[in-house]
This record gives sequence, structure tokens and C-alpha cells, in this order.
Amino acid sequence: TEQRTWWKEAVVYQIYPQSFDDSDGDGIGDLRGITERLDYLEELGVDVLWLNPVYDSPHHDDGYDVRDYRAIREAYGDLDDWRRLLDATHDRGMKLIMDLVVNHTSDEHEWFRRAREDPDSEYRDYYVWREGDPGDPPNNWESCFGGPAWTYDEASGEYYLHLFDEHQPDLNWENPAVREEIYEMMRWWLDQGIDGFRMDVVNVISKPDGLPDGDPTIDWTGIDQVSDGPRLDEFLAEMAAETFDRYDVMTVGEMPNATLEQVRRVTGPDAPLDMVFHFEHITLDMHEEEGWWQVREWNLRELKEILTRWQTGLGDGWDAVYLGNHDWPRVVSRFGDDAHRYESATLFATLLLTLRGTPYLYQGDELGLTNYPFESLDEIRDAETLGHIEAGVASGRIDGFEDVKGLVRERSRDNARTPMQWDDSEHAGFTTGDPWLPVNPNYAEVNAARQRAEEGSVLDYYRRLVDLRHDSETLVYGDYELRLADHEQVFAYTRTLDDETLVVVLDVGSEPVALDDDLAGPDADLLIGNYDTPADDERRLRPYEARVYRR
Ligand code: TEU
Repeated sequence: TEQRTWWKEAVVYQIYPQSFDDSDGDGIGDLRGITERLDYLEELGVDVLWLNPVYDSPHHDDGYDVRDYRAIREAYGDLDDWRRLLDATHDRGMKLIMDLVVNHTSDEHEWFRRAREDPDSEYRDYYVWREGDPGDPPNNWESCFGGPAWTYDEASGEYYLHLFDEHQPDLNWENPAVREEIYEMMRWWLDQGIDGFRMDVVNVISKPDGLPDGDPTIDWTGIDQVSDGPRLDEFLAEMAAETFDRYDVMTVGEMPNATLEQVRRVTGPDAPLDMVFHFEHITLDMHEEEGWWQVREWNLRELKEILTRWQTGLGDGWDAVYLGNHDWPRVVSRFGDDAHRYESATLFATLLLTLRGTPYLYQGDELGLTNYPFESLDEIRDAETLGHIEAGVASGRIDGFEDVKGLVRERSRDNARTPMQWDDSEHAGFTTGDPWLPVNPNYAEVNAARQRAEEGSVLDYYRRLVDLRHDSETLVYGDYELRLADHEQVFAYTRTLDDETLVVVLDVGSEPVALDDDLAGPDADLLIGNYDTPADDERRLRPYEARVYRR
């Protein structure tokens, strides 16, 4: 029988601290702001909060460039503020997990500063250095954010590796001293009483011997070489044994380019990790070769095929279910339709909370927030967006922002990073100062205060869905089976546990649709639906209509 655990039953809420709530008017969200808003999260009913990195960092990549793993970024507060947040979270019966960023550090981390200053220092080998001539890097790997994955260090005449921004040098996991430092730091956080880690790009830590060239036709060249490296399983097993295996905590690995086979290997009762964010569905609208630079048309059949493969193929492993986060545009604008904001937001909420796997809600999606109408480069802070534009200009592919405005509006990570929309006061109640990133102009209409008071709002629907999830073992542990696999507009599936079957029917489109069969059957109970009036015929679905039945 299936292993039952609290983290399979939990609903996780991801907080992007910089944009959640600013308590001191400096325009940047902070830890006190989060603590002050815990009532809101408790009301929503979520069980676990995941904080994006809050460590001391120069913020070249919004905190994914850590300068000091044991300190809090000043703009966010200090360790006392953090402890108050942890305690207040625990007092409400919720848990808190921290982001763990250990594939790379900031170039301002003490280890890297010493490594760069003195090639003979013991810290040199904490990072990945290779000889090479200027203009001729050691291999063809690219940074995820565009341009080469190598930066030349004038002083020593060597290159250092960075799979992300040049300010994020990769750690050398081959070096046992690096691993020991990291495990010690992880134990330090675990001893503070945290409830787990979200592990940033944890599948790329093991680099193959000799750092061979990657397939040049892939957009992020080199990811194919590092996403399932030779010592990955060994490093993860060692990390688990040295750190979190000794605590009752959850772990979720973030794994770009991960395959089903790989995730089966690293999750499950005898494997190091509890669950993984894979990227197959989230990169659905990207070209393998063009990557960021083109939005590929996608269709529902592909989405169904991908999700079904992961829903049914993990064996005793476990999935982390997500449809968006701080790295992707808003779910509504991307997979749904801004013109059907309420309906498509609630439809994707239904999908998120009725699939098998632990669901992750991203801040603001519970209000149905949408993408931002970018007009100029000044409105962008994201290293990835800026990096791709810079690399595009450098290669002569584009002249500047105007050439990619449409793409930026569809693709930029800043779409999902704009401040939380609390109410209709200035800056949406996020700050009394100047927000670090502009607030979406739709805040007067789309905000938490309004939706909190309104039955039938996106927020209200999310609350009811979270309740439903908590009340239903079938939604957590039931088997998934796809129905109507070939249907181009309807996503339908069942979840079955023992003798209970739930039927989920989603019209993923702005057109009504008529089904040949009544999937739920004549005596089914409607458990939740996103239209408040009953359909005149069970087989007819209205635009973006979502229904969950018990058969
Ligand atoms: O993301 C890993 C990653 O692969 C993303 O960069 C993703 O491919 C891209 O943003 C899609 O547009 C993690 C973090 O979630 C991200 O915020 C960091 O920038 C990155 O690692 C480096 O730490």
C-alpha cells in the first residue's frame, strides 16, 4: 500500500518575498510584511509556505545569488524577524520551507572572492575553473540567461563556469570540502526548526568529466550534459544522509530538463527526495532550439499527454504539481485567457488541486492575477529578460526592446513578479513607498480585499477547492485516469481510491462544447464547479467551465 505522509496531503503556497508585502515603505516586500499577512494565508487554507530566497544577496538574480547563507537580506529584515515569522507560521499550524540554492553562489560570496583573489587559496577549487584564451571559452555551454556559460578572469587567465548569470559562479561539487560546507549550512537551517527545502536546480550539480560540449541545437546548450550528471544520485544520497533524513521535513527538487525515468529514480520511499518540479509541461510553449525567443503554439492534447505521462508514470515516486511560479508568466495569461479571467483562473485552479501530487499555488494566482503590459525596458528588472535582450542585441538578432516587446509581454518572468494586489489603494496596498517593480494597472479591479468580501471570486473558489482537497483522500492518493484522450478542448480524468471515483471535467477554451457522453453518470454529485448556475444539460460545458463530480 501507498506510503501516507503529511507532505503528500499538504497544499503549498509559494511566497515571493520581494513582492508580497512591504511593512516599512522602502518599496521592497519584507519578512514582517509576510508575518502581518499570515491571517490571509490561513484563511486560504494552505498548509506549507515556501519562501523564495531571503538570504543576504546582491540580487543580480532576485536572491538566487547568495552572498551569505546564514544571513537575511537587509531589505527583508534580520534573523529575528525571520524567527518571528517561523514561530507565527507554526502557531497557526502551518509549516515553512526555505529555498536552497547550492548549485552556485553569488560572486560576492566570501568563497568566491577568495577564490578569485588568490588562485592558490583553498577556495579556488570550490568553483569550476578552466584554462582558455580570451574569446575562446573551454566548451560551448551557454548560460540559461543567454550568452556563454563562462566568464574570463583577467587576473588569472582562467575561465569560471556559470550555468546562470556571470554573477552566479557554479560550485564544484567534486570537492568534498564544498559538500561538507553545504551540509553543515543545511543542518544549521534544519536546527532552526524549518520544515524543509525547495532545492534550486538541484539536478545540475554533478558535471560530467572533461566537461564535454553540449548539443548546439538546444537553446540552453550544455543543459543536456549537466541535467543528469554521473554523480547526481551519489551526491543526493549523501546530502540526504548528512542532513534532512535526520529530520521530519519535506524536500522538493527543482529539476530543469528532468526525465520521468530520472524523477522515478530520485523520489520515493527509498530515494533521497520527496518530490520534484519537472519542466515538461511548463516549457510546452517553448521551442527546443529557439527557447525564449519564440512562443510556440501549443495544444491541449499535448498538455494532456505530458501531464498524464507524469500522473501515471512515477511508480512510488511523487510529483510536485505546479502551473506557474516566479519563473513563468501568469497562468491565466499563458494557458487561459485574460478575457475570461475568472473562468480560466478557476479552471486552472481546479486542474492544479485535483491532480495527483502535492499542489503548489503561486502568490497572486489565487486572485487570478494577469501578465503586465510592459511598455519599456525601464519596467524590467529580471536578469533573464535583460540577459536575453542583451545577448540578442550582441548577436545582431535584434536591435533592442521594441523588437521583442511582444515576447517580453508573453515571456518575461517579471510578469509574475509584480507586487501582490491587496486592495485598491495606491500601489495596491503593497507599499507606501515606490514599489521596486510596478504594480499591474488592473489592481483597482483585481485585488484581495475585494475578492475576500465577494462570494464567487477567484479567491473564494480557491478556498473552497483547498477545503475539498483537504477533505478528500481520493484527491490526494487516488489513481489518475485520463478520459477523452483525443478531445481537443476537453481535459477530463478520474481519480479513484478504493470504491470512490471523482470525475474532473474541464472545458479548456473560450467556446462552449457538447460532449457525447455524460462522463459523471446520472447519479453523480457535483462537488465544485466554477459557474454558479447549473448547466441545462450535463453534457454541455460553457467557456472554461470546470466541474468535479463524485460518481
Ligand atoms: O530556475 C531554474 C531554471 O531553469 C530557470 O532559470 C528557468 O529555466 C527559466 O527562468 C525559465 O524562464 C531556478 C530559479 O527558480 C530561478 O529563479 C533562478 O534564476 C535559477 O534557478 C538560478 O538560480
